[in-house]
Amino acid sequence: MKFIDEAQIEVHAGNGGDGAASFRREKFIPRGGPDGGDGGRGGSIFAIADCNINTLIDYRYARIHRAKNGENGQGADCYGRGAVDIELRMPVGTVITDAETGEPLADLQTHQQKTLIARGGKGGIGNLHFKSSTNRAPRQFTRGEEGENFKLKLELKVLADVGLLGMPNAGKSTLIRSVSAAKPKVADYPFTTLHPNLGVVRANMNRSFVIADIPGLIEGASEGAGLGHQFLRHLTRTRLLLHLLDVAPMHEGADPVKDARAIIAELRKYDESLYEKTRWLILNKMDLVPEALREKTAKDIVRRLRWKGPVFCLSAISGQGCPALVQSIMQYLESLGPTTPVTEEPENLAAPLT
Ligand SMILES: Nc1nc2c(ncn2[C@@H]2O[C@H](COP(=O)(O)OP(=O)(O)OP(=O)(O)O)[C@@H](O)[C@H]2O)c(=O)[nH]1
Ligand SMILES: [Mg+2]
Repeated sequence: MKFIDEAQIEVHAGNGGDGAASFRREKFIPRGGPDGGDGGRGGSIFAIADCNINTLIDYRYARIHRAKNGENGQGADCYGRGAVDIELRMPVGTVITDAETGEPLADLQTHQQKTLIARGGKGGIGNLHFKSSTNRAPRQFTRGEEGENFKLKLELKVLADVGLLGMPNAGKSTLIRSVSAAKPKVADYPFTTLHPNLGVVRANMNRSFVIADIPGLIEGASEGAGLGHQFLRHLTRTRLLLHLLDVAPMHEGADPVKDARAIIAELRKYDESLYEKTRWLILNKMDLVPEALREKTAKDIVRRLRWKGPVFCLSAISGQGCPALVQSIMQYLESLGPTTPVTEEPENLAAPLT
C-alpha cells in the first residue's frame, strides 16, 4: 500500500434537530397541554488511533466526512432520534491541526486513543418543557444547534525513540534488520527504502525501544533532490538520532566526511530543532576496512568532522558492534525517561540481543 503521511480533510458534524411546538389533541380531552418533543443530537466526529493502520492514504481519497443531523422533535411527546457518531481511524502518531488557524487539536499517541474532533449540535427543546404555572400553552421551542465544521490537516509523525539518518546505501535498513525483528528491504542501489519502517529493539527481556528507519537523504534534498526531505518529519519526535556513515563508499570521488557534512547541512535546513537534537555518529561497513586501518579511519573521520559526540564503529551486516550500540542507546534513553510503549504482540518481537 502506498505510504502517505499528509492529508487535508473536512469534517462536518451533524446539526441538532429542532424542538417541536405541538399540542395534545384527543377526543374528550379539550385543551390538551403541550406535547412537542426535543430534537435529537447531531452526529459527532471522532478520530481514533489504530495501530493496524500505517498510512493516511484513505484520507487522500475520502476528504469530506459528514455526520448526519439529529431528527426534529415531534408532537405526542416524541423526541427526535440522535444521529450516529462517525469514527475516523488513523495511524498511531497522527497529529491533527486546524488547517485554517494552525491550532493543534489532537495527537494520537496510543492505540485506541479517541478524540472528539467535531461536536454534533445539541437538539432543540420542544414546547413540552416550556410549560409553567403561568403559561399552560407555551408555543416556544428552540432550534437545534449547528454542528461544528473544520478543515483539518492530518500529519503522520511516527513515534519512535531513535531515528536513523544517512545517505542512501549507508546501511540504515541493514542496521534495523540486525537489531530488531523488522525486515525492510536492503539492496545495493540508492533509495531502496521509500517509507519509514519501525523496529522494536529488545535490550533484554523487559527493556526495549523503538527505532525508525527512513529513506536516505542527499545533498539538495531541501530543494527536492532524491526523495526530498519531507521524511525528516518522522525524526522530529525521536530523542536520539543515529547518523550512519558508510566508511567505504563505492562511488567515485567518495568521501564519507563530505557526505556527512551534506547530511548535517540538510538537517539544519529542514529544522533547526532537529539539527540540535542529540546525534551519535555511527561508522558503518567497518568490515570493508582492513583491520589494521580501522582505528585510523575512524579517528580521521572524527577529526575532520570535528565531531564531539559519541562514535560507534559497526558492521551492520555482520552485527559486529551492534549489541554494544543497543546497550548504550538503552541506557541513554532510560536516563531521559520511559521509552515508547510497544504495541506489537510479543511473538512479533525480536529475540533479545545478548
Ligand atoms: N560490507 C557491508 N555492507 C553493508 C553493511 N551494511 C549495509 N551494507 C550493504 O549496503 C547496501 C545498502 O544497504 P541498505 O541497508 O539498503 O542501505 P540504506 O541506508 O537503507 O539505503 P536506502 O534505503 O537506499 O537509503 C546493501 O547492499 C547492504 O548489504 C555493512 O556493515 N557492511
Ligand atoms: Mg533503506
